[in-house]
Amino acid sequence: MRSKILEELYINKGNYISGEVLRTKLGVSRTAIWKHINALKEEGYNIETIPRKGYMLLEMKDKLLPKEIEALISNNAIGQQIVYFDSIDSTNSYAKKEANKLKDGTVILSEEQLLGRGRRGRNWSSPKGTGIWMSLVLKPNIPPTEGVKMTQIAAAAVCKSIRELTGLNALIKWPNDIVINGKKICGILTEMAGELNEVNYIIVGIGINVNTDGFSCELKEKATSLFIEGGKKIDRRELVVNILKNFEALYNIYIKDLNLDETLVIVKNYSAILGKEIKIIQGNLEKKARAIDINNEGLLLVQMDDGSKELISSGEVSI
Ligand code: BT5
Repeated sequence: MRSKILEELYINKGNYISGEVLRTKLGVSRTAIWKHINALKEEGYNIETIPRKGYMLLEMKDKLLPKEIEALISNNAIGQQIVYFDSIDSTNSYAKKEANKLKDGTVILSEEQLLGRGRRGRNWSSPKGTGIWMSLVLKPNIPPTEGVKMTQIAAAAVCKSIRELTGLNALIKWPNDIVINGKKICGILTEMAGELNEVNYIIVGIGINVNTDGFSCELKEKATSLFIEGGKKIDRRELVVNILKNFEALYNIYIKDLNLDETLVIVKNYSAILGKEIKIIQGNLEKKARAIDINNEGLLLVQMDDGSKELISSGEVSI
């Protein structure tokens, strides 16, 4: 009933619809309508209530509400179902917990994360209303070994979208960071579950600092936001939709015949590290190398000081 009421408010966006009209159309009591409206307000919808006039839905540019995103997503399969939270521990944790019940292509969004996660148990700072904290639930029919490529597809999609929407020089720091002017603007956390030959689900977690206007002392040196870099506030809904569309396009090409070429063009073109001297950190080991290529599997090819070459499949890279 709540979503039906919301539907009616959207049809009449900018105009009042009376409780009486809603009652007759939807066949529920006015008290029930009043209760649902209050619940919608609590979810974050900006609804004006005036006695004898009724209810009016107002513009909510600063929220990532599902209806607002659905209106822009058209026929993109990823993002047809959106689960939205005002606050949650972590969108990835939620997606993992509920994965079996969630449809392929479901997107989880939250205005804030209280326990946002990075890789290897690290924290991801996710303050309220300033960023995009989202997880994509994917159930492709691919072998589990292919799962790692999702990070490259997500990085390519985010980098392309940021460039398209802001014109900023976003670059990909293999494997899972997007940076601008050497500082991290986005991190990606891909998690999966599967059997020996089959993927049950893949969760692609994407965190982007969008309208953040400052960071803690600890992050100031290494983190930045689109607002800090471009000096303009960005409509987060537009960015979410653009990313989901770019992601789907690259993902579909890949899923068709497990060919990563299209993604690799972006990943290599906008690489922050190719051709550069880098440090690879794997556990307690740190080695210097030159990043020379990203291969068809999305792995990083490096050349050591002694001329030998090595393929890197995970770990930290610093410039
Ligand atoms: C990542 O890990 O970069 C993956 C981040 C994934 C976040 C998304 S948000 C939606 C979804 N739900 C989740 O719970 N997570 C995903 P890693 O490469 O390990 O980088 C983590 C490091 O980045 C931290 O140790 C900090 O140094 C730094 N960091 C933390 N928060 C940051 C932020 N908001 N911006 C830039 N750097 C940050």
